[in-house]
Amino acid sequence: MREEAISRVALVFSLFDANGNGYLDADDFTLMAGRVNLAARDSDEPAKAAMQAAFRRYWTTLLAELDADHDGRVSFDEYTACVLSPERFDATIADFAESLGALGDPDGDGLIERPLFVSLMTAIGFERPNIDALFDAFGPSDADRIQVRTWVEGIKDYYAPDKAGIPGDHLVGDPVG
Ligand SMILES: [Ca+2]
Ligand SMILES: [Ca+2]
Repeated sequence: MREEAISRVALVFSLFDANGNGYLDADDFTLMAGRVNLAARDSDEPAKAAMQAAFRRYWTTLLAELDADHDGRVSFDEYTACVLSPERFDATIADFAESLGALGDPDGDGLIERPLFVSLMTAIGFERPNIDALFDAFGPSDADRIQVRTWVEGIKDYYAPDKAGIPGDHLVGDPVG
């Protein structure tokens, strides 16, 4: 696994541990889904419900696949296995990415404007300068929009163990060393 992939996974683990107890648990995903839905102020109820369902499925899959010691929560060591065996998580991550992308495109024109992108990514917990760097790396148009499709593919790449130098690396911030 690439060092960049480990850094990316360590970051999402820390953000998804929304209640800060050092483990991923059901409570974290309820908290995170609520935050993200609050940020998606222009989305309709079906889109929000789909996002909540995607968070729930994501958690259910993580628990079923990764909770090696069966304590009902996922430790960081258990979580890194999702990057080591991406084929077990492709469908879940794709589902999550598509649902998040849909929240970013309430009018369905296939584009997402920077302010909504920033709101959603801030709700997940990423840092503002890193969010802007990511948006810029996706190549926004003159109207400061990016393709939702580009973002969805970017989310999938984020979890790829063999990728480095991708837009998603901007979320991790300055590399150490
Ligand atoms: Ca937690
Ligand atoms: Ca566990």
